[in-house]
Amino acid sequence: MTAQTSAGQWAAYLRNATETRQAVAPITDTFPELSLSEALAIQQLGIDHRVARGERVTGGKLGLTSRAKQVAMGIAEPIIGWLTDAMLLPTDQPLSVKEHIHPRVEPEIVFVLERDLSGPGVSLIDALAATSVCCGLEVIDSRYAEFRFKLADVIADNASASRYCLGPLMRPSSRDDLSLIGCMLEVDGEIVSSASGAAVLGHPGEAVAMLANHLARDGRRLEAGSTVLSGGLVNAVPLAPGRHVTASFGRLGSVTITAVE
Ligand code: OOG
Ligand code: MG
Repeated sequence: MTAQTSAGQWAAYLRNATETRQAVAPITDTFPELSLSEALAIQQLGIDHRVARGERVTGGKLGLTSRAKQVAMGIAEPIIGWLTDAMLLPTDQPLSVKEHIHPRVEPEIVFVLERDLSGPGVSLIDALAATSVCCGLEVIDSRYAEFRFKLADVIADNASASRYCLGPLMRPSSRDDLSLIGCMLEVDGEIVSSASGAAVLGHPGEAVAMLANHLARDGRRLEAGSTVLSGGLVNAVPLAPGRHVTASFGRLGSVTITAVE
């Protein structure tokens, strides 16, 4: 980065936005040359800070894996971020909107590693053999005003990660199950969108393979017990106080988040 800017400074900039619940301008507004490797360094410092204050990394998230999300956010490339235990929203616990900047929620198919998965060369079949699956809702809360960002900005911001909520864990019976499984998103009882699992990378299990292969580049692996969010199947909806958002996934069941002030 330049003499005037450092990854540490930008990590603090984003952390401050989270803590004060005040959106900030994209980093690329002031530093257009921000590279993807610099963005990853900022993201890593954000996670390191969370770990230093006692949080535990619980897995990873893929973002922008469906056409609906890529079109909505104007970025045609999947991204990776990290989850911690502090981000897990227990089932039945309402989401406090005032603890966020401008939270939105999106339905996702979620995988949980039953054993370690090491790349490179992890295939969809390998990914499915190593995982259980559940439905989930991800709450994203970009630290950038109006969710306006470029690819490097959103990577630095840990892919807008904020909270995640999981349905009951299941063992998938065949790969077709997950690409053909239906997803219906309801806000206050009204259906706002629907999709099938194939909306995510053709098969949401590809997200697990992608993450394992990404980790392999640094000699790391996806560890047993890790959670992997495969990405929103449809565009996210804003969470306002009093709103009930339910994602239903056929055989995978359903999960609801209720927003309170
Ligand atoms: C970026 C995060 C995208 C997903 O599932 O596509 C994401 C954003 O939309 O702010 O989590
Ligand atoms: Mg997501």
